[in-house]
Amino acid sequence: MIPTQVFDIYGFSEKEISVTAFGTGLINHTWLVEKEKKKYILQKINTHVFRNPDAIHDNLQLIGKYLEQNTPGYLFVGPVTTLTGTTLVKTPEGCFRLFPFVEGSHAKSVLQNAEQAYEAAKQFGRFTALLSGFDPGLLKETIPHFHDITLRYGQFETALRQRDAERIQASQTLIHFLQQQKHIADRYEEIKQDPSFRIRVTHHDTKISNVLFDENDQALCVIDLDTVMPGYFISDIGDMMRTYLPTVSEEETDLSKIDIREDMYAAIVRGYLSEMKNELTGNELQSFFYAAQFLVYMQALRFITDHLNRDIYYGAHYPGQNFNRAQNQAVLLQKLNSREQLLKSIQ
Ligand code: GN1
Ligand code: MG
Repeated sequence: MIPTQVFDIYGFSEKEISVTAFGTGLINHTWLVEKEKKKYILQKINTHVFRNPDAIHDNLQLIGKYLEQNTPGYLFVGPVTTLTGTTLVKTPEGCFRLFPFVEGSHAKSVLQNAEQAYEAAKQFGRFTALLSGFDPGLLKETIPHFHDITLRYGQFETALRQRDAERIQASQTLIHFLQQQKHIADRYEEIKQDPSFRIRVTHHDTKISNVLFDENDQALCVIDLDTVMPGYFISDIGDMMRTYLPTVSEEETDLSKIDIREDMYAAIVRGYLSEMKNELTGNELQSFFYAAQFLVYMQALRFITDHLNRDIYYGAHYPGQNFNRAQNQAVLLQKLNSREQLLKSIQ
């Protein structure tokens, strides 16, 4: 699965390393590589999703250099350079890259308490704040229109017109609910026209497993920087809300278990604002709740669209998995909507 040339180009001989599968991402393949006492993370980039891996390389070079010059103490976990001076190894089997494993750090697959949510939100805020002097226009969109909810709604409508009639029929109630929530996508169009919503360097994948913690549960930095590109802060806040607020994960099929943890909401707001308070405009400061609706709704659209498209993007480990994920996100959206007043009062 991993061609020998990948190890050769980093100067590793296959005899001196051990390789094991690592992590739970839906898109890229990840392995832990151990060479003597040193550890690395190896990843194969999914080039159906990241069609231009060079854009990732270019972005990370620019950001890495900027942070090194302006915030030398910041732990920026960029890819390891090969013996030939690149960070991407292109082979017929796919495109690979290697990261150093930060000694003494760990990532969490499940968020355990509000303190960790605070720490994570602070790190995502810090990342954007440290890059506030960097021109986001210099970055490439590694996935064009990644969080453009208008495009996602359009893809949902296309799937409804063109795809699997049986799956559409069986998903009627959910489809109808999602159509009724279209005002969330319409609000995004207003935001795009509103100069008080600023384009910044944002991460776009702020799940808890993309934060490194030390042994005292203090967060060290953010990782998984492939989707770092120009964007709105609602993407980062929204994906934290989407993944930290619920009592269960997006894979949970017992919908009665889905509930919202208000203490996590407060922790995300506090953590993020501890770094970003002076950066956000008045209108942005009013939009934390919208950020949650925006991301949860977009993820529901993406999952149901993939289900209707017969799972071509996310894949499915069992039939109907993307339908279940979409339903899970729709219930989460209903729960959010029902707590609107309460959550908006937390700031
Ligand atoms: C994908 O691969 P992973 O798990 O880091 C997706 C995110 C979704 C997430 C849902 C490039 O992230 O946008 O929120 O699945 N990443 C891409 O679990 O599509
Ligand atoms: Mg990711």
